[in-house]
Amino acid sequence: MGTNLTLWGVGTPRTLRVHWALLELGLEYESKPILSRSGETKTAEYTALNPRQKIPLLQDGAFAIGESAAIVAYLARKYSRPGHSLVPEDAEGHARWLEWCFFTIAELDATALYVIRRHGTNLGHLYTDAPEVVAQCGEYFRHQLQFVEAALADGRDYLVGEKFTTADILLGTCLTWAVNYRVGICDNAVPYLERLTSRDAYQRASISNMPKDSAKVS
Ligand SMILES: N[C@@H](CCC(=O)N[C@@H](CS)C(=O)NCC(=O)O)C(=O)O
Repeated sequence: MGTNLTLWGVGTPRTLRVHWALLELGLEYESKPILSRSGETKTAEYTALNPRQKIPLLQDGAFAIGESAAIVAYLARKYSRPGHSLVPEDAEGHARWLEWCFFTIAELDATALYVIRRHGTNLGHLYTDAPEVVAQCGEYFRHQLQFVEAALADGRDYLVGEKFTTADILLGTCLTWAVNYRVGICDNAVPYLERLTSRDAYQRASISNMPKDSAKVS
């Protein structure tokens, strides 16, 4: 398929989501491997593209979009095709997919993991360390995972409709993020996560998402 896709950003769970979705959909794209907290999100060129000065950002021709969950939803909507769809079409499946996407971003990513990232992982010089807040966020995260534990208890392979969707990309990246931070994940998420991370597109995305110069990672 002739596309003109450029993805800005590597090195974070949020950027991984977009590399993963692009590779699941078999899309070719140019990677601009800029990093967070490197100054690269603050250049005049990048700020003109994304005034929020955040990664990831996707350019699709003249169209540009930020927010990892919105980007993968856009890719799913525009580039899914029979046999390679990342979003449910039917009304109830679509609503359930939205429920998982909002839950994962609001309750797991923004409320818990990103707070732990900012206040509990050696970024005290930027955001101040806050061990009590970090402990609370870990507890909150594990409590929220009860929803995941209950859903996966019926033995489903993926979150919605037995088909892999971008909701799995969002949850999968939060689960690996939590494992890396030793926050702990629920029992049923363990085989689910293995299923996700053994996908060919995930493996290739993990490589594409690696910082090109590890000395620059902060
Ligand atoms: N909700 C946004 C969060 C994006 C975000 O906070 N990105 C961080 C890295 S994970 C960033 O670009 N920070 C800017 C910087 O540190 O330079 C998303 O999911 O895309």
